[in-house]
This record gives sequence, C-alpha cells and structure tokens, in this order.
Amino acid sequence: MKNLIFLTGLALTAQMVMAAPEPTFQVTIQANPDGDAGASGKDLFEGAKILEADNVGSSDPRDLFGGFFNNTEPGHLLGPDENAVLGWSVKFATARPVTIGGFELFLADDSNGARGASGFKFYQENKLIASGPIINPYSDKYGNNQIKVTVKLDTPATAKDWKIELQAGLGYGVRALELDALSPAEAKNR
Ligand SMILES: [Ca+2]
Ligand SMILES: [Ca+2]
Repeated sequence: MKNLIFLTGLALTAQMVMAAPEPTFQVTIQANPDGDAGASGKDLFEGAKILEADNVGSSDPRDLFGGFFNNTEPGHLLGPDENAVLGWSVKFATARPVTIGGFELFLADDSNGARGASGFKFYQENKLIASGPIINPYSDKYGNNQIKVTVKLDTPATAKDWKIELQAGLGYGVRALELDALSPAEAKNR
C-alpha cells in the first residue's frame, strides 16, 4: 500500500511539471477606419526604449511607441522594401517591469495589400506568448486598409523586455502605426 501511494505521488509530480501551461490568448482583428493609433500617450509601452531592431531600414522604431521620428511618415514604422519578405522585428524595454493584459497593434496597408503584414509574433522577453495570421489586402478581409489587431492574454504577463515581430505579406516593407499595451483592466473591456 505504501508503495502504491509513493508511485501515485511521483506520477502526479511528473504530470504537474509536464503540464506547465502554454500561454493562451484571443485575437480580434477589425477595421480601424478613423486611423486612431492609440495616441493617448498613456499606455504602458509609450516611450519604450529600443533594444534591438531587425530589418527596419531607416525607420525609427520609437514611432511604434508614441514617437514621430520617421521622415517619410512621422509616427509610423515602415519596413524597408529591400528584403521586405523577411518582415521586421523590434525588441524594446519599458522603464520598469509592467504587467499587461494584452496589446493593440495598429496597421495599415496601401489598399492593394502592399505594406501589409501576414502575421505577428509577440514575445515576453524571449518567450513567445501570442501569435497569429493576418490576411491582406486588409480591405478584402476586414473592410478597411487600416486595421487594429487586439490581443487579450488569458493570463497577464509581467516583464521589462518585450518583442514584436511582423511577417511580410504581399510586398514592400510592412507598415505599423503603433503598438499599445493594454493594462489587465483595459484588456477586460476590449
Ligand atoms: Ca505611432
Ligand atoms: Ca502608444
């Protein structure tokens, strides 16, 4: 009997270790016709420091976080047309660890699908916590060339370092207007 209990205990422990839950999330993609790019200036990613930027060309990734540095389209990150197929990624840090319930990504393509994204990946430090496909041309699927991708995390995530990665769609560098954090309370209301 003792042996049996011991074995049961072991089995339970093994199961608990193996069952470390994968992060789960919900994605909503909708038209964002007024072009609102969440410029409230109050979200937790506002003014984030850029740690690494891959394949963003001459764009300034701070434009994802409330900045207006891009000469061509102030306030937007425009991926370069060279190697556009690779998409781009930006690793960034908040001033201190923050807890988010999700995020909103504001995108716009050129109506014909150029500069559209075909998918996103979002990392808490180096851990992938949300990802999904995006269909472009955006107008065909979502009814407007400007869209808002809302991601709600089932469990809030806390970190200082984050990373966003956008896969390219039909061509030319992917355009992103802004990436806003949602506090856990905000995420509940989305
Ligand atoms: Ca912006
Ligand atoms: Ca913002």
